[in-house]
Amino acid sequence: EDGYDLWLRYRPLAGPAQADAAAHARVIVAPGTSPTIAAAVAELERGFGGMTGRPLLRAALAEDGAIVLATPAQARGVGLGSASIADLGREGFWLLTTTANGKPVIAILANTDIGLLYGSFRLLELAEQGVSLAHLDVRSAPKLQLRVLDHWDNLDRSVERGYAGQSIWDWWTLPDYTGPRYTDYARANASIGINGAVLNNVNAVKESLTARYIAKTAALADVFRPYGIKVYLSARFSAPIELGGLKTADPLDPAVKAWWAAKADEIYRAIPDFGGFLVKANSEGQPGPQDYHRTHADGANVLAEAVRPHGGVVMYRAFVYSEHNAADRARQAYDDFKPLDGRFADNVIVQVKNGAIDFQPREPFHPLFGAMPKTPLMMEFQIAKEYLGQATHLAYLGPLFQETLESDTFAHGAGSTVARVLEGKVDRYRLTGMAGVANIGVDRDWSGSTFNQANWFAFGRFAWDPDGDAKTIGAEWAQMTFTPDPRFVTPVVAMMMASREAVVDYMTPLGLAHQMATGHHYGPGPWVSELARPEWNPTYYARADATGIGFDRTVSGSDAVGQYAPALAGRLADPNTTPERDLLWFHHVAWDRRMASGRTLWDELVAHYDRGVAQVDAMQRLWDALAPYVDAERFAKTRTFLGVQQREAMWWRDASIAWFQSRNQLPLPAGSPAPAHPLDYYRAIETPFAPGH
Ligand code: BDP
Repeated sequence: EDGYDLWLRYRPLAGPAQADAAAHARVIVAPGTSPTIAAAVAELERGFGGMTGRPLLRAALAEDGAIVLATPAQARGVGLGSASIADLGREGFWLLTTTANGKPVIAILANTDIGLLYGSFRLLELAEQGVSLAHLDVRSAPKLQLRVLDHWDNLDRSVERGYAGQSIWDWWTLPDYTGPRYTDYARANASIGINGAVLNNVNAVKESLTARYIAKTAALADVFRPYGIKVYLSARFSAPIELGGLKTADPLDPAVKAWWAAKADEIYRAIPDFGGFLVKANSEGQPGPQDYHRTHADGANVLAEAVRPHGGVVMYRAFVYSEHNAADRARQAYDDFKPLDGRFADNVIVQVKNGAIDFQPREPFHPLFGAMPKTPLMMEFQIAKEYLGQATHLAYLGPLFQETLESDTFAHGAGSTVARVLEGKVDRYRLTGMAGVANIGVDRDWSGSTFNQANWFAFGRFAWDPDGDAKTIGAEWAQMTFTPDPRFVTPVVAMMMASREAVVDYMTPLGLAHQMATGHHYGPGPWVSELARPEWNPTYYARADATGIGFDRTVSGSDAVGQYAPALAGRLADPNTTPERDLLWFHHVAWDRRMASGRTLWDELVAHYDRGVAQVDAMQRLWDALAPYVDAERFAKTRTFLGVQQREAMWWRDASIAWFQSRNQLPLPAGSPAPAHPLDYYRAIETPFAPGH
């Protein structure tokens, strides 16, 4: 196996599970005839055929061992009683082991064909996980509306921060050729409830909006439509100048408004269910409304007006930073967007990264969550692991997602978690959503490594239910991707659950951030201090000197702490009440500060680096012991990558310790080995041609 089948492998089940599935999945009854129903039926045939070794039959009426797919209007006609499922909305489903016409069946009920497709996938997943189908009663509906993958894919097929090979969009042969991989992509996404895909990089080029490329996008939209996936495009703000020949892209200029409206009309003629635009503006050199002294709301609204007649939305990114806020880059999104609360059009949703810097191994939740009561906010996670070892290091992001989502903003008192903010329960939001920067490329295993597939899977699950549980999700994924055998699943899930913390420990413990080398962000570069803008330098973030380390974000520093709700800000203002895991994010503290463990800060920091390395050693040993449960090819690749990770965790630990020791001149705690080489050795390491940037 090479990983291409992801978690939809449908290999023959073990004895009793196979008998159970065979008894409950003999026949499919599906009165619907849409392409979506055809996709659901095809998937059930493929899945149960593979798992039971027996082809499924089709029937018009419920019979013994039937899987019945029905909307409420169809239920009676196939022998099911009436069911109340209004609460499941447009995309929810109900799986139920029941009787129809007096025969035992599994009913999949939903209000729409997409709900039936989602229910079919969930049924297959349960069977793959070895769950008995004899007593199913699963009601599920997504808590967020927009569940979107952001592809940072360029038209030349390179992928910004992509570590799984080239873009899966072969723009050159589109729109004529739409190979099977596009369908498999749609299947995988539908299986986890993803309902949108932004096809091109946020650092957008004008060509994506030309007629030639709109036709290519339309061809992909046609493939994805049966699977409930809408396509979106990143829009380049200056396109009215570059494509339209206008003198300005000022969002308040009537000619600019007219240009965007006409462009939207053109797109919707080709793609009637086009989702809308994603916008990165006035960030990292991208054009935007501030070029014309207009606000981000002005910028978002001109695009929103253009897509509104067609039912489209604008996802406007809050990832903005520029020289004028160099005192603390973490402040800028809040400073720019908070004053605009309530000024965005009703089909705009502001897309906010999980933390205020940039997808670090750990960041406290972004202070905008809970701070925009009149503006819907959606989450942006990065599945691609740009700063967490990319394709080679094993880091399961479930705990990162969960940690952010269950953080309490205290916006309306305790319990105002980020998840509830996103769900529109803290403030009423008319739009809700979550985006994940995709980790998908043309590699046979899609994501650069088998375990990176778990992050795509977990993203989908958390987008469906932001109150989900990382451990449960990890177990589901492991059961389907490898085997439901608990002798495999229990240890591997324990390994996954500890893996992201290991990366935090060997890269950026105790609230450190952005210590990665320039450009590719792969290896360590804590000494880098010469880049043009202060906030590009790792030394700007760690601020290590002879006496201490950390970024003072209290009133004596940048006061970014003041951007949080008072109940939380009060705690974060004091190093004694700040969680140690975030200490150096919020505070500059002395090397000899006493930590909860009784150790000094310096000794504690070193202990974390050591712990990270030890954890990777443990992961290697654990994986080796699991060889009997895993096919040779996927076992070997994971084993090799764990070897790389072990070597590089040591590199991170040694380089970081060598650098900080050159600042504080302190001895290492007893039992902690000196770095293998002097600091200059680590500083001299070059990694040209690292992927993804
Ligand atoms: C950073 C990436 C950069 C992206 C940027 C963004 O390093 O390549 O363009 O985020 O989100 O993580 O726009």
